[in-house]
Amino acid sequence: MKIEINGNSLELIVGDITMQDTEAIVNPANGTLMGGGGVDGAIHHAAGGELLEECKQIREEELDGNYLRTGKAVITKGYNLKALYVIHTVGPVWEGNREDAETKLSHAYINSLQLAKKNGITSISFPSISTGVYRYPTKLASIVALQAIIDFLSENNFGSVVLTLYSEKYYDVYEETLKNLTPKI
Ligand code: AR6
Repeated sequence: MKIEINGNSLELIVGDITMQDTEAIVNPANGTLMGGGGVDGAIHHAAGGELLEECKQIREEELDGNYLRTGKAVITKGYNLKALYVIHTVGPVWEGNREDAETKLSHAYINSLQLAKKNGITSISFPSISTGVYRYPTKLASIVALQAIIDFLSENNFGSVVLTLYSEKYYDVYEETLKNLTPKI
């Protein structure tokens, strides 16, 4: 499914985020930026060891040795990936505090998009942040994710946003939410 918002495009696809050839892909990382399981592990594996080296440098220099806070985003090169850049963000762990999780998840999308725009990037692929290891219910996450992207695209001249869902099951949830959020399109 693909729609136009304020001259930008928003597309939902089924696919593997590590294979996307948008200028940037988004990594749902953890605050250490040292890699992990799920998409994070797959992105580091596909990008190669230089990605971890750049992440270590960011931790030391940009973050003064601290963890990347939930909802924040940083950018690295993509190395062996098709994408030129990786934007690393940290989604919230689902612990039942819905309001707090919504705010943090929304920030993860918006901060990633703002960082992309600041770097002159015009196409970006997101996975479904927080809905794997971090256990955020997919339906609730899809509402927050799509509303954040729609709000950003409504206010910005950006380009193309792709949500790369790993299976038909996730795709169907996101498609239903997108139809509900954009009844006039
Ligand atoms: N392409 C697209 N989507 C995928 C792929 C893929 N190759 N692989 C899995 N998914 P997760 P999180 C889906 O767990 O919940 C890591 O250890 C998957 O089905 O990767 O934000 C980090 O280091 C799910 O719907 O991210 C953190 O510690 C979604 O992508 C933690 O996991 C996100 O799953 C982050 O957890």
